[in-house]
Amino acid sequence: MWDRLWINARLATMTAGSPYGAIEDGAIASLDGKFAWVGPQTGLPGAPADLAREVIDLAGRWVTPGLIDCHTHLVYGGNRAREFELRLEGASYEEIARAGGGIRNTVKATREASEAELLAGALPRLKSLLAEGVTTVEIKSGYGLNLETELKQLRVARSLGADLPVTISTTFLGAHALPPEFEGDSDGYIDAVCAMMPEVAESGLADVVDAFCENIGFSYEQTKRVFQAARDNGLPVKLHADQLSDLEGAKLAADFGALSADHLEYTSDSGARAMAAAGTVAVLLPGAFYFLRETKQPPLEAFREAGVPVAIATDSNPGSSPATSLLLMLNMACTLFRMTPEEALLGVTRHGAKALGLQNSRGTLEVGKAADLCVWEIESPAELAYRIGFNPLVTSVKDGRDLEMG
Ligand code: DI6
Ligand code: FE
Repeated sequence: MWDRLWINARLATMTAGSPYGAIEDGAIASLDGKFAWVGPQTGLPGAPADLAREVIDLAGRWVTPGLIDCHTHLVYGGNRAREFELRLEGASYEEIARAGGGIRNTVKATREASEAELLAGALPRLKSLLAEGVTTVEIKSGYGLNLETELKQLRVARSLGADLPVTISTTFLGAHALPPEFEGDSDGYIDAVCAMMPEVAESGLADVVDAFCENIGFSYEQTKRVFQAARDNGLPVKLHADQLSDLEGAKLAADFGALSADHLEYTSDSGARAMAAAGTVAVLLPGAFYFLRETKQPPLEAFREAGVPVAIATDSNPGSSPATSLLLMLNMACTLFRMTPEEALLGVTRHGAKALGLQNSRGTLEVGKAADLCVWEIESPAELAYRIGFNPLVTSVKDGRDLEMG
């Protein structure tokens, strides 16, 4: 006997095969928070009422996997609306960063904030994502830049997952920017980040380690040292790579078998091939591309040719992508990067899961995976990417249970 059975569903399973892995006239069942049966309704082994304790008739509505936002900086203090104004008066993102603003502004506000204040700030942002069907969110630290504050951010990220029905994957981004106390000594700060690694690993608060490899961030060699320390402490890696310049971040990520390399506007074709060989996911962030008015396109065609799985995420952060709508990112991935709606949806389901190392447990509608799903009032899955600022979510289900946010 299953717990729940959804019938008269159109399933976008997002498995390989037909577009969207679609099954028209489908049914899907859950037991103990996992999918127990997925297929055409005619294949059900009996009458629905005999098969499950609860039967839900979806009257032909579409079902997708629960959405996955695999790159966010959701926990931070303050905001950077003032810098938005400065940029509109002509200052560039890089100029503001070099003048000591940018990430450092958020670091100051994050250090000053209590854990309760950080939590209260992040909750509405997370709820905004969940209201559009997101069931898994990655959250990075990186606005503390000292052990105490980095762990504070990671604790808040973890506790969000206890407060709301959502899977949180946490990432230690100590190598995000140079803190003021290390001005002029970026190698010294990288030493400090490497020295934090054993305690970060020991705390169990970080699932993955990330770094900002960029001319306004850290060099190839410095990033490599961070990755080596992560490896020595048994933590997988991912990388902010090639966003504003090509420092061969994609190749470095691939060399370390990274789960993902993210941004990638300046990645070369050889970088794309290295990622394919390593199984590293390309995470594209159209919100940051849009908000910073970038013009250099990520090499989508090279990713397609090399067979690199491409994910899409909000990059939700106060400086370069103050976005809390993953559906809007689907639209932007299509309009700005020329992805297809199917590729975009794969980017927030199957490929988003892989970017977090969760490909065996989430990201598709398949037996054995966690019962995370969304029910949508749409005529076709392409509508999820087509609309702008409209939310057709009817219900989302997390580990078999209907989402209730209170
Ligand atoms: N790239 C980004 O898009 C964010 N961090 C990064 O390394 C931006 C962070 C910020 O401006 O606060
Ligand atoms: Fe980011």
